[in-house]
Amino acid sequence: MMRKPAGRITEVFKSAAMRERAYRFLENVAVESGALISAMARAVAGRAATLPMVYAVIDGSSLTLADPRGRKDFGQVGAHRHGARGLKVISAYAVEMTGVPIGVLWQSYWARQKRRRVGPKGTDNRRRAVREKETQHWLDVVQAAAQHSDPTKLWYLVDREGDARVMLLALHALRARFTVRSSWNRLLVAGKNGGRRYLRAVMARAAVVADYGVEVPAAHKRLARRAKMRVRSSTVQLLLKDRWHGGATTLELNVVWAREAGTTPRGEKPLDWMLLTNATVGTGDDVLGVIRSYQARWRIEDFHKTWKSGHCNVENTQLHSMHAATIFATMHAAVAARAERLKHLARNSPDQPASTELTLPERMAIAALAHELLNEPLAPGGRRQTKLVVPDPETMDIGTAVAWIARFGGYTGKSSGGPPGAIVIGRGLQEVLVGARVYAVLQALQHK
Ligand SMILES: [Mn+2]
Repeated sequence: MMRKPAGRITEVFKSAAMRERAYRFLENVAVESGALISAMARAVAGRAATLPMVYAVIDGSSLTLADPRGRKDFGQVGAHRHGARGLKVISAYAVEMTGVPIGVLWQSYWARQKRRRVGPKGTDNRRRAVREKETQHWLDVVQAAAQHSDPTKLWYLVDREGDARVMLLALHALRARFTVRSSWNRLLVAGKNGGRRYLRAVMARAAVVADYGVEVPAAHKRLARRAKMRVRSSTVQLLLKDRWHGGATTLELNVVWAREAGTTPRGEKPLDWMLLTNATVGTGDDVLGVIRSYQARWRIEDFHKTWKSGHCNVENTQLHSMHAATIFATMHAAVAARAERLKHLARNSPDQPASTELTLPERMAIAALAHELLNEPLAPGGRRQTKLVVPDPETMDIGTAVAWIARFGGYTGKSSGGPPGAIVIGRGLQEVLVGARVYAVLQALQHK
């Protein structure tokens, strides 16, 4: 799958025998997705262990999968009226503090069941036990990520979907660091006069501790601009009421509130991040560190794209069961993460030796393919790129290696607009992996 990632088994495997074996593996109920994910998590945690701290981005997504007759054991995804089917998934994605992804720390998949009404019509969702709700999957992923690594070295990043009472309490109990974007104007512990106090009102009176600028690209109903952000920070006591069991817990957290000031175009809402965190916020640098952490959360959106539709195209699978689709998607998650890691390493730390990411046969293949490309016959009147040289497999750095991989994938340089992306890197990597395999087989034959 690493050599030829694709949504369909027939694209991944060339021979009938290989396909048959792939189907048997994926459909074998003795193959547990948990064991596969655990192996991935251990490899990722091993890599993370050399770093002082890594981000653990938690985010939900869904795989929309083919189920024309509704006979597969998939569930509903997206809005009911669209009728799409597939699987829901929560991932924990490890990212270095420099913004370079490391890999998948955990995944939890489930198929949405038709809602069974327990109580009278209109039973309040907030009153249902946590275990019944999808929140339990978020908690499972948070716990599993912590179990596979040293929690004191993790900094969890969670978007607004994860702003739930049980989630905040679970993160608090872990001894890990966390940033959760607030979704609710939460109730705080009452002030001296006993009046009700809410998060937003209290933060509006907090001290301004920093300013920063952020480039906002144009998007649907959004004008491009350099937004000026004003940052306030404070410590608050949340009053978390348990509507299921009754009672309430208080939780002391720091809050960093970044809000656009004076640069919002007419008709748009100002950028607004209300971040709940247990990181220290004593200095302006601390506060900007919390904002930077949340900016790194975006990496998981790129990963989702590469995994679901881009390089790996998992959503194209025609597999018949949740079990097989889960195994297939889990394995592809590792493939997508590798392409994303190479992409960001080449941008962030191009001077790092390539040997930490690519095996010797892979580096030999890069050199051989580079040699071939540099000696291609020229078109009449064409000019050779004289600046390029065949890289040394022993000493090449990751920036050079990825630039070559992208060229093999059809990247034509900066004229195409921006550095190489995961699709072109993934395509080039396929060539390299075939070359590496040939090299390894030849080596083995020589030793015989
Ligand atoms: Mn989300």
